Amino acid sequence: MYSALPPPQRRDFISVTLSPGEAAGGYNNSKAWRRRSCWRKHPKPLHVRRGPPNLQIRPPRREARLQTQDDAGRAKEEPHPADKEEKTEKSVISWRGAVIEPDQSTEPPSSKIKEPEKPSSLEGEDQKEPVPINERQMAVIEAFRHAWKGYKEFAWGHDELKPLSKSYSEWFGLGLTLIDALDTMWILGLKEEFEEARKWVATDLLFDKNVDVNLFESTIRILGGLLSTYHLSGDSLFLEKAKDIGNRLMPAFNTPSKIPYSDVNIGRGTAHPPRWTSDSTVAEVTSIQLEFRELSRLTGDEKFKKAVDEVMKHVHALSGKNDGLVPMFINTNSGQFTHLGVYTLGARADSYYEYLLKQWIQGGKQENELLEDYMRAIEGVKKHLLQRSQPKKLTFVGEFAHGHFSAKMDHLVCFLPGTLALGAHNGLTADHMELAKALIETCYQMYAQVETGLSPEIVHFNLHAQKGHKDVEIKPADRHNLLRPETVESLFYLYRFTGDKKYQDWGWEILQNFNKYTRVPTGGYTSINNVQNPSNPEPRDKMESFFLGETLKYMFLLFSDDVDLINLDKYVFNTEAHPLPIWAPA
Ligand code: DMJ
Repeated sequence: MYSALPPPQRRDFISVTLSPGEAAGGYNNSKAWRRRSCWRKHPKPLHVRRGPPNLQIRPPRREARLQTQDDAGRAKEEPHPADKEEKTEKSVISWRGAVIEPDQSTEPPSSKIKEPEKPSSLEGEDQKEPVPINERQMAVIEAFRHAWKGYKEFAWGHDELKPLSKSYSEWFGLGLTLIDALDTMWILGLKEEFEEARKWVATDLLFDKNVDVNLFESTIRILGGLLSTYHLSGDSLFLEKAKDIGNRLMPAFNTPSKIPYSDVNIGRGTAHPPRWTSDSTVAEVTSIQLEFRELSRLTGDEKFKKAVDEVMKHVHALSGKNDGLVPMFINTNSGQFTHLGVYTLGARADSYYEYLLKQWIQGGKQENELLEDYMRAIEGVKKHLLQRSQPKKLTFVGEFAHGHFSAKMDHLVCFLPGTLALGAHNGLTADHMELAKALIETCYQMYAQVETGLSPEIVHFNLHAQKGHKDVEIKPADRHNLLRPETVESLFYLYRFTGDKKYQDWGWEILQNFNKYTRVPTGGYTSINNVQNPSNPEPRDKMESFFLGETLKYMFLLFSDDVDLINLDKYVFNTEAHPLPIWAPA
């Protein structure tokens, strides 16, 4: 079912849509940074590229030549602090009416691993003139720096900043925020910060520790972050660290069913499920594949890929799905789904759907069962989970439990518009894009209809019009905001693929509201307990690592008009916003 690894040597692609790839130099020889100083000497006017994509990985020009297009007027509305600082056709796949464009790679994947792969940043030397960054991107850089200031001062080398108490919290004790933020710093062009963090990775990031880590969280944040940083920078340090953590996570797969345990002791090499159950979460065991597959490709060691592919094969064949929708739990002994009858695109199932599509893209659109499962699942969403709210008739994704529909939607579900748009961009049916547009409007309204302009963790939609009621209702237990990225993530995809500026404007509003209600003056941003109380949003005293790993990165990319700044025909983002190369770009 799943094709083996593609040949490690990079191919020259010729296709109707691609021009030859180009990439930045590696971190080691500091080419990318040197280029930036060239850019300073030879400034060119901003031009917006929406033409053929080119492989290019390099930080954008950070020096403040601000965009003067229509952004400038809008930016004046709010003061911002930035100033401070040959195509080979293959058969068309169709699935229930969905027509998938012919695969455009020139070589089929090889079944053999030949030699380790090199980082994608070193694949081409030609450089286009970089697109200068604009005023809104500068505001993101300022926000990142403010967050980093707090982390550096009070939580350096620890997992998360507690910005109010000026301290930190540990989850795995592995510098989670620092690792999650590495590729964001690269993309934002924050050289000094990156170099300082790199030093910490070189000298202080040690995985030989008697500590239990969650397989999924450490894979998406640590393994994913190290792999993408390796690709962007070309610095082998990050690959060495990735190999180390990858190997240490492997005991998780030693289960009777080969469905991995949730927790691994990376020092002792032992793994176990949570104390109260032998179940694992479906999203967790099916959202580690992009990272382990890439680790195999880079190292030439197939064991990582084999382990995660086996999980996907198993889940593909498993009964208990409802029109492609999966339950939330799977047992590590029996390998069967448990707690049947509850279907959600939110917590515990979300990234299963995301990784079906993304693995298919990563593997060069060869692995048809992944695509079939994805397409079937989206049909399942349409059939069981889609409804429209009142009064604004917003399309939303609810939940289905034991035959009953619930109008509840997690903010987590807001990854879906972006994923649907990515699928449509990759040749899937155009109505996925239509659905994506409808859903991102809903996700935006989850912010816009709330007093602080920030979304709560969970909303309930009104199915019946009631005088004085908005579409969105919030229960007291759900009114926190953890600085999550999903809506901004989807805004980024929708903007990349449509060019509709309203998506940038919505993201800009969200950034301003994060600054207004979650920014801590002494450094850092904090989760809040009450998005409905602008006079006291009740700061929680915690900055999640994904705020730097995902939220601010997607903001920066959303505000960019440079399609080559992480080209989506060359890279696929893991679920923690770490870009990994597509093996056989279409
Ligand atoms: C991140 O760790 C990942 O995006 C994950 O897929 C979902 N939860 C957080 C962000 O909300």
